[in-house]
Order: sequence, then structure tokens, then C-alpha cells
Amino acid sequence: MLDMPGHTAAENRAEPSIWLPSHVPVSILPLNGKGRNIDAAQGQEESPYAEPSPGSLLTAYRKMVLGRRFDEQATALARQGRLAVHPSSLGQEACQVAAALALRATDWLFPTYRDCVALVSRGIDPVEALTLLRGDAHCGYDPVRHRTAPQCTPLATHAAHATGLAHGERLKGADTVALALVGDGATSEGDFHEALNLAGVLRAPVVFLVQNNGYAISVPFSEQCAAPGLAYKGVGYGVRSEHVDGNDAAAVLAVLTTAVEDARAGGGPWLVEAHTYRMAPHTSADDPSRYRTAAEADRWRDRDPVARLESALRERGLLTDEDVKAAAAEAEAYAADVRERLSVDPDLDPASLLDHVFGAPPAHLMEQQSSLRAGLEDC
Ligand SMILES: Cc1ncc(C[n+]2csc(CCOP(=O)(O)OP(=O)(O)O)c2C)c(N)n1
Ligand SMILES: [Mg+2]
Repeated sequence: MLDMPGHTAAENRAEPSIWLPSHVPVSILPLNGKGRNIDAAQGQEESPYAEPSPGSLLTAYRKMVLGRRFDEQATALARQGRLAVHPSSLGQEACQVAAALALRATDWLFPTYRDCVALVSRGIDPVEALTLLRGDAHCGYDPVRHRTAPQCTPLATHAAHATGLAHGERLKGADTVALALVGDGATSEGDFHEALNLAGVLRAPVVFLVQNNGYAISVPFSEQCAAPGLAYKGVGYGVRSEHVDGNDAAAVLAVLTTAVEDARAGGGPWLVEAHTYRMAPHTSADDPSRYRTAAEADRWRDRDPVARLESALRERGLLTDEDVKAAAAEAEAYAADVRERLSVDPDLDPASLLDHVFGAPPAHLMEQQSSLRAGLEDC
């Protein structure tokens, strides 16, 4: 555990400053070979977060390259009508890969619709990860096997589920941690605040990672929140809070690993805000030029998280041209496999729509299912 003042809500009140985030976002990697991230470096004291090992940074790099290519392929498949829609992860790979890497296989991830790169980084089959967007009503992967909840579309409802699961696992004597991925817009939802409050009171082993990508569809962050930053919202609930440069894979991994292990050790919940940028439209059905400037997007392109990790690894002599080519080739083969498998029409049973909704389905739904089946036989 880090230097925590206590594990009960009353003890938390003794020294509120311990819950405050660092003065500036935690940052480790230089900005694309252009020197240290100046915004973040100013005033930064010695970091309490251990820098990830070269091995874990190389793993993160390969997963980010793979995740980016997969995401790009999913966008193309949406344009071709193979997926109903695709909310791209472009620009958020550092956050999503670090979230997957910070967890043990026995921990639980609670993702949103935005987080397909986190899903594949956790080892979920890419076609199963895209099932929901393909139009099937059900989660394509087995949430229990992968310890990964279905992707949540209603904003922030899964934050409460993560808190409940984390608390329940601890009551069972397990050392499981739950990590919920949340958007900046979702932090305005009541569920987010209820989840944080409950997590603080229960001292539940849960980590909330807010990917502040600057927008909730077309609503900019400046119109979403008047607080100095989203990480400050944890303090009011007795939740340890931190913020990090979300395009710096090393920093996100360092902070999340600390948060997850601290929560596991009994340190209570964490709220981590990652400052990042949604480089793509909200979904494949959005036109961001209607609400943000090209100059803004260009500025963030200079902070591209994949290019940034690549140049840092090259600078340290950890990555060669051959390694870069091999990672790209692996990603290309992965995308080709996704393309091929998604070009086959799925064999869906429309009557299965009501399966897995209730443990004991009510009579009127069973009737509807029977009449649907009868109707399908007549077709
Ligand atoms: C409870 C609820 N209200 C509204 C919506 C519609 N909606 C879908 S995405 C979105 C924006 C969410 O923004 P943010 O939380 O920042 O996540 P991002 O899409 O940027 O990853 C909204 C309002 C929803 N899905 N759920
Ligand atoms: Mg957002």
C-alpha cells in the first residue's frame, strides 16, 4: 500500500490532501523525440510511480500497434456495412493497452463501447469483440471466462457494477481488483458519483480510469465540467486520485499498476484521469469538422501515443527497424484474419434475443418468444 492514512471513511477525513492528484499530470516519455513533455514536466517532483520495465514497454508497443491496426480495420468494416457502427479507439491506445496490462487474468475489466482495443489487448478474440457492433444483441465473448464485463453503452452504469463486483469478490476472500473505463462525459452522470461514493465508503478494490478525450460526442470538456480536472472528483468521495498524460503509455502503465496493486493490498479505490484525445470521429457516423478545428486535431497528432512510445523505445536502443516491421506485419495478419472472418454472414437466431436477459424469464416474454419462433418457421 502507498502511504494511506487509513481504510475507513472516517480515517480518510483525517488528512484529505493525501487523496489529491499530483500537481501536474504524471508523465515519463518525451514528446516524440522533441524533449520531455514540457507541460507535464514543470514542477514535477520525484515520481512515486515505478517506471515500467523495458519488457513491459515492448509488450505495450506491440499491443498498441496491433490494437491500432485492428481499430482501423473495424472502421473500414463499418464503412463497408459489415458493422453497424464503430466508435474508434484511435489516439487512446496508451490508456486501453495499459488498462489491460495492469490487470491480472483474475481481475475484472469493465469497458465501454469505446474500448475495443482494451478488449483485444486482454486476449479476447477480435471477432467476438466486434459482435455487438455487428448487430447481435448479445455480448460476443464470454464475460466470465475473460473476466471482462460486456461493453457498456449506457454511460457510467458499469462503474457501479465494478464497485459491486470488487466488493463482492473481497467478501468472498478473493484478491480481485475491478477496473472500470469511463469517458469524460460519463463523469457527469449520477451513476458515476454513486459508484465513487459507494466505493469510497466500502473501500472497495476498484480503479476508475477516466479517459478524458476532450469530447462527449460534440460537447467539449470546457462545457462538461468546471472543476480544475476530473481527478479532483475523487477527493470528495475519499477516493485516492491521480492524473496522467494519457498519450504516454509508460506513465499510464506506471500509474495504473500502482493503483491496481494498491487497491489489491487494501488501499481502497482509485480514480485516475488520463488526458488524451479522440483522434477519430465519435463513431463512424459522426463528422467532427462540425464542432472542432483541424488545427486542434493536428496538435494532438503530434502527441500520437504509438509514435511517441516507438520513438522513445528507439532512442533507448530497445527497438530496431526489424522489430517495427515485425510488429506491423503481425498487425497486418491480425487485421486480415478479422476481415476474412467478418466477411462471412453470422448465423443468428432472432428468437435468441430474449435469452440471457432474465434468470427466470417472465411468462409474457416466453409467450412473445414462442410466437416469434412460430412466425420465423412460417417465413
Ligand atoms: C445514460 C446515457 N445517456 C446518453 C447516452 C448517449 N451517448 C452516447 S456516447 C455519449 C458521449 C459520451 O462521452 P464520453 O463519456 O466522454 O465518452 P467517449 O464517447 O468520448 O469515449 C452520449 C451522450 C448514453 N449512451 N447513455
Ligand atoms: Mg469523451
